[in-house]
Amino acid sequence: MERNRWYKDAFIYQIYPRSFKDSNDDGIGDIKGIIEKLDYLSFLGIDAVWLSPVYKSPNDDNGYDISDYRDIMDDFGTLDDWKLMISEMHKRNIRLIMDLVINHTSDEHEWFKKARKDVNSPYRNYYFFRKGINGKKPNNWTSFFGGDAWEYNPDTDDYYLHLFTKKQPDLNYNNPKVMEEIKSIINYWLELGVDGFRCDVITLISKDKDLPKGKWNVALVGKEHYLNGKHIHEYLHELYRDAFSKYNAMTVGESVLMDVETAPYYVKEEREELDSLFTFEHMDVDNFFGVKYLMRKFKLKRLKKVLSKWQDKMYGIGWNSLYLENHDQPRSIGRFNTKLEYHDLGCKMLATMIYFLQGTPYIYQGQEIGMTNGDFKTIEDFKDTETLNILKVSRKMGIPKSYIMKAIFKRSRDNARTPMQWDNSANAGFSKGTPWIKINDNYKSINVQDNIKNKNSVLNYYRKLISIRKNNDIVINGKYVEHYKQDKNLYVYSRVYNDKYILVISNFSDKNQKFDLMDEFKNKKSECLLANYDDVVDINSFLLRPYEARVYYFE
Ligand code: TEU
Ligand code: CA
Repeated sequence: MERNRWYKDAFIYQIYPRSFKDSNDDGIGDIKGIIEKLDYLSFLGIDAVWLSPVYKSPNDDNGYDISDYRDIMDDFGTLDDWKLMISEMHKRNIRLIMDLVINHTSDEHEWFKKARKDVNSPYRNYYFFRKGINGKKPNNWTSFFGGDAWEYNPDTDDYYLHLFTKKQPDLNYNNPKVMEEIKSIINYWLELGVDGFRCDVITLISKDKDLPKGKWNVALVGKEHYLNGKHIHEYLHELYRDAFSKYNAMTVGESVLMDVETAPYYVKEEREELDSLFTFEHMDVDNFFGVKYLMRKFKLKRLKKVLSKWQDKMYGIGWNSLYLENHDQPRSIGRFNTKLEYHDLGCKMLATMIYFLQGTPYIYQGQEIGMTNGDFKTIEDFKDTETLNILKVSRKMGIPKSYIMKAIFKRSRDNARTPMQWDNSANAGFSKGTPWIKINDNYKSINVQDNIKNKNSVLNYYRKLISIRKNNDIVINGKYVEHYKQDKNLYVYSRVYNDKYILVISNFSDKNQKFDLMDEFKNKKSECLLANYDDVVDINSFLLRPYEARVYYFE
């Protein structure tokens, strides 16, 4: 079947259901809450939703620990609610992308419960159980959330592998039965009408069956034995052949530590594996060694270099994803040199800068109104398992609490998980009950209702941007060219397709910056498509004001 590559011209909106909209006032967002807000998503103009996990789960990692892949989490509703949700989405021409978390299950999944009790269980080999060595753990691998990657299992006097929390045991794909189970789960959801999957940590699923000792590393000791592992491409091709492609399902693979040389092996269309990737290199420009808690000063030149590299090297080869936020990252406003004093300008500039690149754009809930990092006061305000674990582990390592807390306030995943700010009523209109996590105090000034009313709001800017991008051949297919490469404050790029151009100019500083139009554009007919200041007149030479962004069309 010829693939319909609809995702190349789609804006995708990520919903983190726990914090989106609570319909029954228990303080937790849910599926009926999502249904209530579908008209809002149509108003925004998006084409698809990526829904973070809603499967049955004990919520050690907010749904990224699944105990039943074929049913819905009690907090969120029922399978019937879900069926109503997808049909209401489809009625509005909104596609649904589900989160597919198949690197690990919950320790409360039936498979694991049976496996951990009995060495002869047929499920034993679904996971990695190993004996300790001389009273020590089976190897030196470390977890993504800090600490080592093994948990002792008293029932069978051995250990099991978990790259994330100890309630997320890793599945063993060296056992072909695991693959069969997973394919059947995927097909189950495809039968129910799902349009695609965001594949959680998919590049980690092929692990060396011998689990050899890892080389020393600042983080993720052992990664050379599972990152882009030996059989990963066979596995993905098999999933493509026996599941995704049969339903024309779109896929986006989360790929931690991905580099531009390896990415094509996953996303070249003729390889029939994944359609696109979420990469992290641009998210790591303000840290050291890809470890987000090792904070590093932001420099625009580093960001430009990374974005340009991915634009150039993937052109005609594979498809990028464009994002600045998700449920694992702090909010973008206040990051990348933007300042809260210039809130609206900064939000609009960041959106302009990222969404005219080539790839599928993603908006994370709340980003479209410029929601900010959580205003957490003490450690008790934090709920995220990663945050709490990092605190514990780094305390053990003797790192001063003041340093860790500073890093946590800035970088904790909870920053993006505060409830969606719908209006200025109590609890931001998210819930009438007590929200599961603290709501930001600024909801009285930053909320959807006010953004709808104000024609200059961040939200209305996003709507305009989305409508400009839609069906625009230059944005979809155009070649990327970077200008002003050495400039420390300006990011300037153009896109060209069939002799038509789009030029995007962004000022990443709170100072005026001089801009002179490049000669090649000077005698062309021009039109300003989008700008975050009103009075945009001159194009040949002008001063860009703080956080100013402009998009021009030339022919
Ligand atoms: O995240 C994968 C991942 O590598 C994270 O550790 C990420 O780097 C980190 O959160 C940044 O702080 C995915 C999900 O997006 C995340 O929410 C899950 O916790 C994780 O997988 C385990 O399923
Ligand atoms: Ca609820």
